[in-house]
Amino acid sequence: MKSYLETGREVAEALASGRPVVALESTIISHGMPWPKNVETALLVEETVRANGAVPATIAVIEGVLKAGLERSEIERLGKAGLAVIKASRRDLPRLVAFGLDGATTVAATMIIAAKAGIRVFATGGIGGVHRGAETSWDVSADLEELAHTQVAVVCAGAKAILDLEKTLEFLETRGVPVIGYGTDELPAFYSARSGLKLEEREDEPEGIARRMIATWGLGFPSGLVVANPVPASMSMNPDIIEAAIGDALKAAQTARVKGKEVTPFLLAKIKELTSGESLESNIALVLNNAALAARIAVEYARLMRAQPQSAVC
Ligand code: PSU
Ligand code: MN
Repeated sequence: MKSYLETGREVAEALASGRPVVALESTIISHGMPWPKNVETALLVEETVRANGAVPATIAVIEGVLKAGLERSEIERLGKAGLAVIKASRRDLPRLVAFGLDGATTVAATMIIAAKAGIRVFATGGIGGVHRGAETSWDVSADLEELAHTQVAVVCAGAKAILDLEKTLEFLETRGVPVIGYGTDELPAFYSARSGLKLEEREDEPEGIARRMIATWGLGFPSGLVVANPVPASMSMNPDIIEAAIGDALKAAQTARVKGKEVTPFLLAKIKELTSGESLESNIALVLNNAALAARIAVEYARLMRAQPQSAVC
């Protein structure tokens, strides 16, 4: 029987011997950045993970197989096809498997495949969240539900202000998902380091994050964790410029009556158009920054798990 999940050889070997692995998503490749920057960035992100001591596992669905660890040719295939690739969140995975289709995985779907493969740390740019106007649209990303019941630590630069960041934090609190600021007391707002929204937890070292992961899962809790890592100061954008672009993008989405899973890619593309190159450079810098931190967390997590393989379960 053909297996639904295929783990790349290097990734499988690392996992089998307890060495650090970092999962990476693929919606950011096909839907988040233009070709060829998307492929260049995806490869640079993998290199950054390696340079920081972990094995990268870029995740996607290729011809109906859930893959943890893509070949370079597969990354290029997703990057070139761009928006033509199906954006795959949780509910899309069975369709891709049933019909042998390709899919670029969102944070939610990447978490699912990472967890099935045994990968506990995942780096991305920004997570999905509660959209502005959700009180009437009910648009809440499946990423948040996934964080509530899938045991993966997601390293991100917070969430883009296309979302309602305050409601996003409330949702995560309700669902029992820890949100830990890395070297910050505030939720970062993707392109800019600060949102003004206070976080309850802060860690300044990767080891502290690894300890938090082990304690969460040692207690038998089903959730993931959000590690919120601010964009490096030199690449943090002026929030007023971003806010103006977001306002225009939201109006354009309303006029075009964009709905469902098209909303996020539509807004991201509009903002890119409105802010030209600067936002893309900041986006690339923050993804690399997250990849480096995720690798360092994976290294500490692997070290602690080797030292104490059976964490206390109560
Ligand atoms: N936010 C970004 N860049 C992205 C995404 C979100 O700044 O590329 C992508 C991620 O893959 C995320 C998905 O999981 O969009 C969320 O989509 P939705 O809001 O439809 O759940
Ligand atoms: Mn949505």
